[in-house]
Amino acid sequence: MAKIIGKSLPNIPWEEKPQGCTTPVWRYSQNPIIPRNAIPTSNSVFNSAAVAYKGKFAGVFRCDNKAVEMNIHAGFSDDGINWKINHEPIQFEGDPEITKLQYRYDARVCEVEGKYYVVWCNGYHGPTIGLGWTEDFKTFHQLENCFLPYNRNGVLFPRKINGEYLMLSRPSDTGHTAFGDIFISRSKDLVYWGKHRHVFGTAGGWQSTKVGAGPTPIETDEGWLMIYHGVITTCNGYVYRFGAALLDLDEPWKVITRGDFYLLGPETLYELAGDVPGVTFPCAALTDADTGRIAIYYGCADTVTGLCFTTVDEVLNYIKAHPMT
Ligand code: BMA
Repeated sequence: MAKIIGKSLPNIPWEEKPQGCTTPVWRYSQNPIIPRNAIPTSNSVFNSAAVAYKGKFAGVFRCDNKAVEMNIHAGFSDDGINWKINHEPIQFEGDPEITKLQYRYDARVCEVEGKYYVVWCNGYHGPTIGLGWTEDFKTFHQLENCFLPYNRNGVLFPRKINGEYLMLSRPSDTGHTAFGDIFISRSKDLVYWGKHRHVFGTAGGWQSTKVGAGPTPIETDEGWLMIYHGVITTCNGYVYRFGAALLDLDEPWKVITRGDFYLLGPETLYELAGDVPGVTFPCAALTDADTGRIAIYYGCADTVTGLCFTTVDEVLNYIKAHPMT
């Protein structure tokens, strides 16, 4: 039995594994939880992040508007399932050179030492990694971009390791990047990032075109459980699935185990049909240390937001049973 090192959160969304289910991850029976028109101006609400906040839940949501411009909005929920998303996007305070909006998308949210950090793909002469923080999900402060363009899928670790913040990222290009490996970078101050190390790259099948980090890594007594997306190029374009790897606790660029089989991929109508068919894109996971439960939020077909469930043992047993060799 593996243990999640983290908070007890008995109120995270949860449904038991359905009878007869043979997969390590199962979908919420009422999916999708957030429709494309969740706010009056939205074309789509997907690739979004939720965290536990003051006994309830808060989040940062990717809402593409009806001009199909990408931006991120704060939202709140009592149960992690029914969300009230602010109609206006987040306005960041900070240096106007940095806060000037080009586009913002695919946010992750991570609590480190009482502050909630938001990491997103930020338009600054091309896509790069934007970083900000909030204490109340009302006032948001923006810091310097973490890396030079072009980069996507920045994901912060939930605690410092040996006195340094750690961030996963995926160097990319200006377009729908046809390559991509996951790297890790370190910083003492969240401004200067260095000591860049390669974590892992593409592999066979579902993860053969590119890979990118997903939710905030989950600390366990066996290592960091990292859920990530993988992409294959088919004759109809990209298909996005997600899988898992276990990283060393002190040196997380070292991979202990990586799954050869995906955990979840596009199968349901809302994953297969939408603005970009065939995309399941995880950006957040809520965990309960007492039970090992994990609730994963994922974008479906770049249109709506879904929820699915697993446990730390389900995932670790699965990647150990089907490891990449
Ligand atoms: C990636 C990002 C994601 C999106 C995915 C599939 O490059 O833009 O936001 O979900 O493509 O379209």
